[in-house]
Amino acid sequence: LIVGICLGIEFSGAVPSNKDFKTVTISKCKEFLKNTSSENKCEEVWDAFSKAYVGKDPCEVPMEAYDPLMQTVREKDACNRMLLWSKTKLFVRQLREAQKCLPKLLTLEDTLLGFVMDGQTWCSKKGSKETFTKGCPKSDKCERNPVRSFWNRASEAFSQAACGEVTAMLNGSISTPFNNNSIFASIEVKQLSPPQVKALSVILVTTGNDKETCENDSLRTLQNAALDRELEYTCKELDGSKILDCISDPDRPCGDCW
Ligand code: AVW
Repeated sequence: LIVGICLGIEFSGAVPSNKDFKTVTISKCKEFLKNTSSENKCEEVWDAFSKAYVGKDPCEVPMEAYDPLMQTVREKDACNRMLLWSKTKLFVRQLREAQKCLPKLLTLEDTLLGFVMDGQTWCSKKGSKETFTKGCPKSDKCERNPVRSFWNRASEAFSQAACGEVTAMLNGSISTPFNNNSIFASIEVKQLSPPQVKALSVILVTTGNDKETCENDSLRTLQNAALDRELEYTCKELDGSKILDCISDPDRPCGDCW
């Protein structure tokens, strides 16, 4: 292990990015599965993952390319504690990092694939065996890129495992908290339906002075979409800055903050 670490550091500039990326991906996978019966599954996960995009044009990777990967990783159902988010990734991360008073909510980043791929970029080229982590197309250039398609597919699988009441943290400091182009609107909400899912509870998080309310037009659209799907719908506004101040204050008990 020590030799490996030394080599990794010494040659980090020279090692092709596919080796680095594979190493990082497999080690994060092993970290996540440590002390579980699936500990040895990470090579299999890597094979299924890399087959989705290696050798392909980075603008021609549809979300279905990750179907075999989803078969190798079965997520447990998350009843009454699933947390979806849209344009609130940083806030959700800060909440999780604070580790205090956290309602026991599960995000995509708490699942194996979400944890492993969070923050990573990857793509390949037609006919290549390599993975690149730089110069990959962004979604404004092409929608069907390996990263975007991965998050689409992983989010679809994640929301399919929802049950009971699902919470969504949306951004109340932008004019369209529920945006049709988001993964939340275009993929996740469409997976939520009875009898498995009963209710959608929106938390509208505001930071700073721009504050939308639950009466926002796009949230009305979401409410109607939820009611059409026969889901109960609630929405509540939350001052994000206050919450973060409160949970970072060691003198204030949990109950004060939520
Ligand atoms: P967004 P969305 N790491 O804020 O509703 C890196 O516009 O579209 O909200 N990139 C990610 C991650 C992640 N962990 N997750 C999503 N992305 C990408 C997944 C994705 O391409 C969670 F379950 C997305 O379009 C949320 O409920 C873009 O970041 C939901 O999807 C910006 O997301 C958030 O997607």
